Amino acid sequence: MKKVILSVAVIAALGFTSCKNETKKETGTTTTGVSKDMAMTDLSFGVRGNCGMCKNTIEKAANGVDGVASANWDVDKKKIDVSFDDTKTDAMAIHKAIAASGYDTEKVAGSEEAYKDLPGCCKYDHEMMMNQSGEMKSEDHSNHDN
Ligand SMILES: [Cu+2]
Repeated sequence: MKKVILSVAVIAALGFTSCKNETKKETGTTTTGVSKDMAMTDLSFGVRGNCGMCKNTIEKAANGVDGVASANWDVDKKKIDVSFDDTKTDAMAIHKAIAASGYDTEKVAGSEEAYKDLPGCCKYDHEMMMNQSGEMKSEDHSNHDN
């Protein structure tokens, strides 16, 4: 009988302990998650390019920057959406990394050396409009009141 009572007591004790631990853990995780989200900065800017291979090169260049969490280049809009930790990097570092891979951004002209090495289909037109949704909007504005 003693053994049974003892084991019941142990199980009860374990139950209480694990409940307490779970509550603490949950609170801790939530706090960390929120602070991580707050450190992330979302940025989008124009980048010239032609095709899916360009997309790979541009996104690889952006993701290669320490602190960049995600990069998504839109082939139709000639625009990249980047999410990065602004305590680790800044917008210019991302512009420069993409330019070094051979692609023009809104702020930095692409490296000519890298451009020469791009596959034929990727040799984009340097006069191409960037960030096209934005530029179309500004063209519309000239016809309307602004
Ligand atoms: Cu391409």
